[in-house]
Amino acid sequence: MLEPLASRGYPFSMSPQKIAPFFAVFFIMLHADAQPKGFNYDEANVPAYTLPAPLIANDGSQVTSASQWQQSRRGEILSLFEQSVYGRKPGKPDELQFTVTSQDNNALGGLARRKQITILFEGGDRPFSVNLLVYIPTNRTGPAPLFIGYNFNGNHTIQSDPGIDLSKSWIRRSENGAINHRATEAARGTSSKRWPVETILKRGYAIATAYYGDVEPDHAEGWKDGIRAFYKTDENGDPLALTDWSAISAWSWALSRMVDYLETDADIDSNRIALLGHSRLGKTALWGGATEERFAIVISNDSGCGGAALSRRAFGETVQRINTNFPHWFCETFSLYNGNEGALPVDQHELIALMAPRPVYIASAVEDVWADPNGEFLSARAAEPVYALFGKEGVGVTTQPTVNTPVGDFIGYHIRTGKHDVTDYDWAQYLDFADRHFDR
Ligand code: GTR
Repeated sequence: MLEPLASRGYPFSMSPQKIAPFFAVFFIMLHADAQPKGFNYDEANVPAYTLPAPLIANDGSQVTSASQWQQSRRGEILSLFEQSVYGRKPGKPDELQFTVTSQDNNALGGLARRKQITILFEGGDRPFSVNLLVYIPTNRTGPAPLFIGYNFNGNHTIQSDPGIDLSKSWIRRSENGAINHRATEAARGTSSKRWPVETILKRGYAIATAYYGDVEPDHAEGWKDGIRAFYKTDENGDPLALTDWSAISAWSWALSRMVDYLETDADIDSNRIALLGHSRLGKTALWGGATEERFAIVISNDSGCGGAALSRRAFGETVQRINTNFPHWFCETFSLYNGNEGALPVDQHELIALMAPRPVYIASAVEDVWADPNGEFLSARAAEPVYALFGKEGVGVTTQPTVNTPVGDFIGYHIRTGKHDVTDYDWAQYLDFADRHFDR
């Protein structure tokens, strides 16, 4: 039996002043956890590498025009990412049902119309649904442009608005008001710092979000309760085994189904949809934006390894580490490149290039070294030749800009102070970027 903690000399009898150093150590440990040991955080130790050239076709010929890119090279790179990183996806289901389950025209003190929509997919073994939450600004003329992004812990966490349905799905983290992986009332609004809904609405944008765990719970066995257990063929009707796709491709596939809905909603300007995601959901946003051209702007917030950061740098999180810790995120083939990033037929600058000529924004944070901020910048920069084919300027600078100094035209980039998070500063840049590209 375990001894009581106090009898082992645990400092319960200490004064708060004496306890403070123990908390300090605890916080340092937490912080250290964000930068696991045994990985490279030193620019001097980045291995020598050569990036695959986005403008050299598989047959070795040079791609010199936007039409060549659109007609053949883009598809080649997309297939290479499907085969080696994210896997394939099903097509658009024939049976897709949208049900507006609630509507409040006077939400958030009259600032917005709030709608909740159930997107029901049929055509698999059983019905399957995802719940979309949308706020539309009241003060607008005509359909509103929109930001859309997945949330980490349920729609009810983005605002304390009691009208938002509590998620019934499995919640990954049993914290912030979730108990035993289920949402409770205490969870309402716990992620609101990352979702400045009122600011977004006051700038004239609608905002839509869904809980990514509705699509596939984020753990190695999550596919059993997600759409990967549901669809068995890809968009061409070819068999799609579990390991032929991935949680990231499942999550990004469902983003397209949300666009299918948004195209039917007269309150939304579906030609002006900006997709964003943070961290693993930033990886999802990039793959979602690459595979779905109806997203007019794509934004990656601190997406790191398997997102915006160049894999070949092996700086911070590596391909081996991500495949080991999160075996369900990528397709099976990606693990062939564990410790062997140089053999990858693609690198992540080509993922960014797949957005061209649409505007894309890559954001990093100084303390987020695990995600390799410089690798994210270099990746954004290495996508520039593809934008140049369209006569569009990318980041426009050759070295990582100073902190809190956004750069770029069609490829936006900033590195801000602070840690791995989505902050008001990040949102301020995304809103300005969208205003500029949506001619507002
Ligand atoms: C980390 C993972 C990162 C990033 C992050 C997140 O544990 O190593 O790639 O995705 O999780 O999504 O919060």
